[in-house]
Amino acid sequence: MPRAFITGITGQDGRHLAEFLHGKGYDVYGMVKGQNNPRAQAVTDEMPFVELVPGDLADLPSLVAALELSQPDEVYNLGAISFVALSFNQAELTANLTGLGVLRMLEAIRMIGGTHDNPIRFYQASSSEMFGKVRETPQTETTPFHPRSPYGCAKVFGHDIVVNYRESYGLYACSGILFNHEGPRRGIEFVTRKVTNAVARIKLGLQHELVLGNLDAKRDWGYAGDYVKAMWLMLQQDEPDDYVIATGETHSIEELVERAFAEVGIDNWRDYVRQDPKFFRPAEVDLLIGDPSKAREKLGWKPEVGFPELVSMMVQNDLQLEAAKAGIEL
Ligand code: F7E
Repeated sequence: MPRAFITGITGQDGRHLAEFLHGKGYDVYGMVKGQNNPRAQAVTDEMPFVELVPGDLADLPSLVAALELSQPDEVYNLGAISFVALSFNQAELTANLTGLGVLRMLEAIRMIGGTHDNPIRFYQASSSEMFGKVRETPQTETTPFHPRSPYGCAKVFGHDIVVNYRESYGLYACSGILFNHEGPRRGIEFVTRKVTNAVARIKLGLQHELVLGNLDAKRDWGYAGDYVKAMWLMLQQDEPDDYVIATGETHSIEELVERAFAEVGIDNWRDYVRQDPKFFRPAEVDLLIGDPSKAREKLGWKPEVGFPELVSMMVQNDLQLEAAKAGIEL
């Protein structure tokens, strides 16, 4: 059985990827940090097949120990401070985990690499946030980076160090430059889930307004379940490389809000939405739209779930969840 080691196992992508790899017959190991981490229990409850391994991206010896214990064929580095807004308040922590954490993981792989018959293959979760104030549209693997947040800066470091270790030490290391990807497992702090959850609660009479920041920003939103397949495909190629993973479509936050309200039959959405400066960012990424041609041609990957289906899936899921919590029959 092939063995996969995932950092960020408690997050949206970690859970989708663990499920996907389990379905492919992998033994799945997931790294969890901290003491009595409540999110670790949630992973065990949801996916008892995942073997949890202690470790922290801020602690190199713990990464070496985690790899020695799990002896993986493939390492997926999804762990990070991933919320852009938080990175402005905790910039140093973000640089340490989201940026330097990649370097530590690569070093850990080099340290124990010699004990393996087959070299470990490494996947790094790079991000469209690296394009920031975009230099060209649509963005491709060769578009220059101009990050607009401490998160984006840390991801640029992670991306560049992967390229450097690949070129310096011949590691099999790939970066997936993933554009926004969402779904029912998305954390409530991100705009898609914040909107779909609020819309569900408003429809059920449990909430009366939705307070947001910038409604003009545009994002290329895909479905997380589609995107984890691309991560795996990258590690199955003869040569390691970097790939943009995106839908090639962009929509504004306003369009997202309008569509989510329409899903529950509310047309006068403006009556429920208020803007508050506290949700605006010190520097914004105004427009993202990715060109996934290389992934389509070389990996045979394409997104299956489009924007309308994604919003509908998330609103319907939140309706079920919120109704069940409140004891409301739908
Ligand atoms: O914001 C605007 C906000 O937090 C999207 C992460 O997975 O994708 C994600 O980063 C947009 C921004 O995601 C609110 O200003 C308006 O323009 O959902 P988000 P993100 O910052 O694009 C990339 C690819 C990653 O790598 C990241 O890890 O929505 N917006 N009002 C708001 N955003 C939030 N969160 N909350 C609001 O109230």
